[in-house]
Amino acid sequence: LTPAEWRSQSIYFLLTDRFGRDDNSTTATCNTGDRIYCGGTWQGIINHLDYIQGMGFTAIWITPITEQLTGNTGDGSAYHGYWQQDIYDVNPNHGTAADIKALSAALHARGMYLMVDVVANHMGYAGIGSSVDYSVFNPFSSSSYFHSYCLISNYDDQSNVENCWLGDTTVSLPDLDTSQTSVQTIWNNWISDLVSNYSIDGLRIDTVKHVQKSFWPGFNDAAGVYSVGEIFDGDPAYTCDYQNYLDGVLNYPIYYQLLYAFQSSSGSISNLYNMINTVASDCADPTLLGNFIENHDNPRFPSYTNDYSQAKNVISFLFLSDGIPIIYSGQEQHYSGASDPANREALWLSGYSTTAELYQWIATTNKIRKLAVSADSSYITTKNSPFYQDSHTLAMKKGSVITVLSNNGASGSSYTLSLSGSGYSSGTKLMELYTCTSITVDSSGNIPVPMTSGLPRALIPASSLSTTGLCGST
Ligand code: ABC
Ligand code: CA
Repeated sequence: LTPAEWRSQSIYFLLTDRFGRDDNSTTATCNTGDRIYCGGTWQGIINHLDYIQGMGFTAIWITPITEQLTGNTGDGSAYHGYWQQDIYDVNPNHGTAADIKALSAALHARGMYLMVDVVANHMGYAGIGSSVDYSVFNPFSSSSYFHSYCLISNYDDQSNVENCWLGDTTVSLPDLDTSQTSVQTIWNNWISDLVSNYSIDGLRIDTVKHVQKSFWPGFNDAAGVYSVGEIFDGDPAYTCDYQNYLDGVLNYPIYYQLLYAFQSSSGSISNLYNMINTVASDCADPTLLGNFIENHDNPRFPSYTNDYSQAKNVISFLFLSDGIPIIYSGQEQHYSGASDPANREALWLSGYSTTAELYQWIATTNKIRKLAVSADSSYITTKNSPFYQDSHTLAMKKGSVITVLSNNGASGSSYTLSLSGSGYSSGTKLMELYTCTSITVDSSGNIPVPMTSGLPRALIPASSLSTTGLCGST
């Protein structure tokens, strides 16, 4: 799938080990603190695709599929998939190569897509970096393929970030010398083959900032599908530059400001407002960024606030701003695990509840986004523009859709917001899509938006509703 085709998708990110099991158990023990395999498989994902599609997702992103170091270590086992040893084989804990192909086929049969996480920066080894037995790696079976051992010690020094090693002295992440043509050739051939063997539609690329920028265009081209890179950094100048080398990047700059704005009713709305504009100007194409508020590396949103309205606001932002929305498995169940490994709870322990409040909120928000896409062919490429803020409220307009967000939380009062600056003229009839309330722009050109309980609002011209099933239209 091309970058242009990915823009309108929405992604459900899951750790294969933590989503679904062959036996469909909803009770199998999974103590995150143990950091060991809990029994999730590729077949287990196939078994629960209805659950994912029921929220309106059109794609899944799964953790790396390659064969990993085996056994348990002081840092746990390789259940997450980022400690590979053989890039030509698959992780037998998750099933077989045939199972991955079956997953891909099952998705495609539903009109859904498969995104796979890949790692080109490093391999994984149980032991200190000074005593690695390189013969265990396939390929890269000698030290000559790697940078010499040093742990990353200074994140302000880019050559240290690129040439030294991630990991610790218990599990090493031997750092490939990606400046070598032989290493580049292996990776480019590998990714091209991987994408075609498993009919992969897109990639999430790990540890992008740990490899020199010039490596990525060749890798992205060889993949031939949309690739979104992980640059774990909240600085838009630093992170956006990578979009000149890869189709997309994960939107860490927005992640932090979105979290800070909505984690409490005193969060800064203006910093988020400003960051929307900064990212739109610093990044080559904000509509190709990957938007998220949770992932497996950061504390879940409910670990900062257990308020459901605040959780709904961040979800609505992810779907109705520029970029591709990504929801991390468990977010829809309001899981609240904090730092790795606590944020990797098994989804099956929720019983795959489809009545959960945020499951329903995501389903509705996905419908709103699909309506916007179908009502206006330029919606997805039109840049989102924030146009109103007060200390608790942010309003933004993307195409014809206005989104109004509040950090007041569920105890927020009921009031009518007189929203100025929308660009809609007096008399225009709008529909609020979460509550199906008709609203007419008043004689001063302001929109009287009914706010209650700190909940988000999404407005679209009523005339756009005719072809959709939302709000009682046919
Ligand atoms: C394991 C254990 C942990 C234990 C750790 C030492 O070892 O599970 O409990 O604490 C995989 C596994 C992890 C595992 C690691 C290491 O490997 O999933 O469980 O931790 O063995 C990606 C993946 C991630 C994966 C790897 C490795 C990379 O998403 O799941 O981890 O393949 C860095 C990397 C980033 C990486 C992340 C975990 O570490 O850059 O690619 N993620 C700063 C740095 C970032 C750094 C981040 C976290 O800290 O700049 O580069 O990410 O360490 C903001 C700044 C940011 C700053 C943050 C903290 O503050 O703007 O730059 O990030 O304001
Ligand atoms: Ca590196």
